[in-house]
Amino acid sequence: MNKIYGVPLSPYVRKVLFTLEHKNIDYTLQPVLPFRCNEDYSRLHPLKKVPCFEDEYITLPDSSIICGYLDHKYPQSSVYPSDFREAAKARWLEEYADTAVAEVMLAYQFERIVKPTLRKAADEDKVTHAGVHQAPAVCRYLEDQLRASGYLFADGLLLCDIAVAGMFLTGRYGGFVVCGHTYPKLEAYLDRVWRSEAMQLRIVQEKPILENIYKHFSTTREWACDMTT
Ligand SMILES: N[C@@H](CCC(=O)N[C@@H](CS)C(=O)NCC(=O)O)C(=O)O
Repeated sequence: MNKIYGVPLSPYVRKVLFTLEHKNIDYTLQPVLPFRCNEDYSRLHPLKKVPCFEDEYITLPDSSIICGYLDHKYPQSSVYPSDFREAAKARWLEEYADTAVAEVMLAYQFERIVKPTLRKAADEDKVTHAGVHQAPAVCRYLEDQLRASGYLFADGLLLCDIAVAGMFLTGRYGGFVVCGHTYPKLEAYLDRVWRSEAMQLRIVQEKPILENIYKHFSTTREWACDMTT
C-alpha cells in the first residue's frame, strides 16, 4: 500500500496526493505534523520534513522525488508533458515553485497560519519583506512563462501546475493576493487551476483543517478565505 506521511495543508504533500489521485491510485495518509514530528520520523526522513513516502519497495523523502517515482511506478496518465523538452521545462517550473515561489508563500503560511498554532506571534516584517521585495520577481517570471489561456503545457493539468498554483494557494491562505492589474495572465491562470476538479478535490479536504485553525487561533481569522467553488 502507498503510504504518505504528512498533512494535506502542506503544498509539498499536496503534490504527491494530486499525483496519486491523477492516476487513480489508492493511498493512505499517515498524519505527521511538520515542525512537531518525533525523533522516530527522522529514520524515514533525515530532514524531518513532509512528505515522506513508503510502499512495499522503498521509503522516499521529498515531493519531487516521490512524484517522479510514482510516475514510473504507475505510467498511466503521466503528470509530466509527453514531449521530453517540455518535460524538462515542467520539472524546472516545479523546482521553481518549490524554491523561489515557496520562499514568498511559505513566509505568509508560516507566519500567519503555522506560528499561531504554535502559540507564537506572526512576524509581519517577514511577511512584508516577502510581499514587497520577493514576490514581484516571482510573479513577473511566471507572468512571462504563461500563455493567455490553458495550463502551463498543452497536455492539460499537470504536476507543475499543482506545484505552482498550489504554492500560490498556500500563500492565499495566509492573505497573499496576486495583483491582476500587473500580472493578468498569472491571476487568470491561478483562478483556472484553483477551479479545476483536481485542485478542488484537494481544497475541499484542506478546508475543514484550515477552518479549524482560523477558528481557534484568533490572529489568523483576518486571512480566512474559502477557495471552494
Ligand atoms: N523539498 C521538500 C520540502 C518539504 C518541506 O519543506 N516541507 C515542510 C512542510 S510544508 C516541512 O516539513 N517543514 C518542516 C521543517 O522544515 O522542519 C519537498 O519537496 O518535499
